[in-house]
Amino acid sequence: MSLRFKAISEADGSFSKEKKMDLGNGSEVVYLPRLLTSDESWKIFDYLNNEIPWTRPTIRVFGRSHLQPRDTCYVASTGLPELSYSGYQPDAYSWDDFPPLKDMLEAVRKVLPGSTFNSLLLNRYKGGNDYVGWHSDDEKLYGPNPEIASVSFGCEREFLMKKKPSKSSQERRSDDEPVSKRLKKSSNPDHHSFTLKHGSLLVMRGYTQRDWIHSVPKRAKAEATRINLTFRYVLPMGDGTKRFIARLCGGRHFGGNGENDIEGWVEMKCRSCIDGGVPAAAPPTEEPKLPTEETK
Ligand SMILES: O=C(O)CCC(=O)C(=O)O
Repeated sequence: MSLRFKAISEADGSFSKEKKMDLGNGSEVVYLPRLLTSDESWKIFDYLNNEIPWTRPTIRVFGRSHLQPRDTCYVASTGLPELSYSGYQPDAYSWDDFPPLKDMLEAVRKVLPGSTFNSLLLNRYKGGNDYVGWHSDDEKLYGPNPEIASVSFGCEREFLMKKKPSKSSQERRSDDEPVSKRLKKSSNPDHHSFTLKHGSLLVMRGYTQRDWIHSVPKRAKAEATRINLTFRYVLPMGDGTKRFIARLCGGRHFGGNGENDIEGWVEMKCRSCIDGGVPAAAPPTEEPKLPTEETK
């Protein structure tokens, strides 16, 4: 089965409803209420609900085992480091197993040009008792500032964001207040709430995972099923720091052996970046030299 999406474009005015929120310190959230039309979204909802091999794994939280309070499935490109969270390591399905997910990936990429995603975590909330607790997607395999594109289908649910407590005593005091009280403050810049609509897209980027946590809390009135897709980029080397170093120069520095392939830079640790980001130089035109002691 393949679903052809009429990806919402700037031309039809949908982008005017885009809500961009600067959370400060390099964190940003973008909300687009209509990535796909309602009909398209129901088609993909039905496909996902019926065809995805959903599982409800046992996870460990604070040293205790319990059933994850929602169904899940994981899809990723081949050769990536394995995802692991709360003591659970999902097997990755291939994109080829679910062609409509490739169409979805394409639809997301169309509205986020320049973004790259190579993995997808799917969640299914079968009613208001299913939820995801406060967390951030700050696993090392996503690197220091991952972009996460989250598409929602079916029952509308609330998505809450809360700034991570700061180490300063001033901010700790305000975080000791009960959550219910704090959420009532409409203008609290450290809390945000989005109602994630059928067919909507929410993007978290920059340092959002480092500085903020998010949740989809239980809601007694949310009786119907909701399915959520979160597209992510897993660093192929499995080491965010090394990849980040390579990204500083985009592979344009000279390594010790003169290679300028980005994977090579990660392996060889581009000396210029490690030593403080010497301005990028043009690639060598002559034959590369063999590595010296300094660059090994
Ligand atoms: O269902 C959602 O909207 C959020 C899912 C989520 O937070 C996650 O998969 O990490």
